[in-house]
Amino acid sequence: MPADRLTRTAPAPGAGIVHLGLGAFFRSHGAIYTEEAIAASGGDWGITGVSLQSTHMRDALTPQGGAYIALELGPEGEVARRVEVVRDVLVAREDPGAVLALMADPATKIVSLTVTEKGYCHEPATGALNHTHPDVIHDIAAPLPVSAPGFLVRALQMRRAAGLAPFTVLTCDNLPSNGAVVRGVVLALAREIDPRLAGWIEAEGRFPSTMVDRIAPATKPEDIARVAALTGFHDAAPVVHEPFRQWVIEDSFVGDRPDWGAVGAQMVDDVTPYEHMKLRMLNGTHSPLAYLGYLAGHETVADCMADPVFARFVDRLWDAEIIPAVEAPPGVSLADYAAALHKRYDNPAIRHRTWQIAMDGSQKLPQRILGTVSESLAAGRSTPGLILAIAAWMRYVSGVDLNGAPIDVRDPLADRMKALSDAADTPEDKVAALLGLREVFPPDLAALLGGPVAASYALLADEGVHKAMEVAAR
Ligand code: CS2
Repeated sequence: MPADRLTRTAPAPGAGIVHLGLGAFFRSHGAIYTEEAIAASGGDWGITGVSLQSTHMRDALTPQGGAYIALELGPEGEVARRVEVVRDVLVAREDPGAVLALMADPATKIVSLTVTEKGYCHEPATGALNHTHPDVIHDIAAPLPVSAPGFLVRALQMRRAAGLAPFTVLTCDNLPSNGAVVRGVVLALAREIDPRLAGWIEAEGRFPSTMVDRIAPATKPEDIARVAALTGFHDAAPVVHEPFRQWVIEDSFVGDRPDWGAVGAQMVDDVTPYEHMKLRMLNGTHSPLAYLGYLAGHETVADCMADPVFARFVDRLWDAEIIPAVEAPPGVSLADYAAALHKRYDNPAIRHRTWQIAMDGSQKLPQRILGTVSESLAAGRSTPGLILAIAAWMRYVSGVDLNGAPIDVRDPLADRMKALSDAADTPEDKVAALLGLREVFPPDLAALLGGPVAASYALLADEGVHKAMEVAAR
């Protein structure tokens, strides 16, 4: 018997939030916190999701009235819940005017975003708007935008013209000082369009920083089957996630906000120490596991952790290389945080593919790995494990694995990186060519990395991943 199609059980909450980038992460994290906050303290905080490009989420969720199932996968079992906080899903590419109208509607108080690192159209090494980005060039010239910063600026322009207050811009992407980054790109773009608009946004706008955390791998076809077997419903777009969640939010909003603090989010004055800890300790080990794990033939993070060489390597990364470069947030033990991460990575029920985490490395490396490496070098500490991770990333983006098989590299710089790598012959030259990517490596850091990264790159090719990891962990 085919399962019944999932539907809503109650009317959607009143509108309050527009979310750009309605992917698995936000549906497993911010959406659930928001639904719980409405249940705890009320408020019209229903979410309209916007996909910038793809029609998939709209096509999947519209027949379900926005409802979906979130499946929590713990080591001890699974718990399914129905989430009904999403009112509607729009596709910006199809009707950008409708998205702008909604963002400019007086009912919209918050525009939140999970558009991934590359969605901010910034330069990863500096955080500044990339004025040569084709979407930025488009959005300066045309009133109907294509980029996330473009939608924010044009909708704020409409609100200003209508005499409304701005909405709060709530970024939920894994960038350091993410609020400052999105504020910076919005102001830079607004200045190109109308300096008075930029002045108004600067004075009236709010861009709280956030630290977001929950491991939520992309939904796979087998997840849909699993949800159907478990709940009796066919959900075309369920999400799967781990039990753990954390959300730290800078409490700086234009007006009202959902009562997230009542349901476990930490509302704080300064998110920076939490963001640093999470980006450097979680994402800063996820990426090394992704590149080294992929090259070693491990499909998922849990598969990596089941390999003793990998488990030792990641523990050593925390103890010897990363924790010394992280300042603990108030009341947090970094050793305990690392131990908890180790357990989360072990969770065999979460099939988080190394290939998925490996995506967009050019946008991720600076804040995850390079900050730790450059600060450590300045303090006279060596970071052989992170150097090896950089070498593994360089091998990965060459597009050919250690057995000569092609790799499906997804990255906005993929073609350029492959061309740079292909044009060089020796490990030294390949490494030097990639270190020349100014979007990724600041020049002073690049000057220090050539020798050590080239040695690790050669070791990976000559001796394989495990041997190279053992050498780096000595
Ligand atoms: C991962 C993150 O895909 C990736 O790059 O490192 O999505 C990670 O799972 C989340 O940040 C966990 O909160």
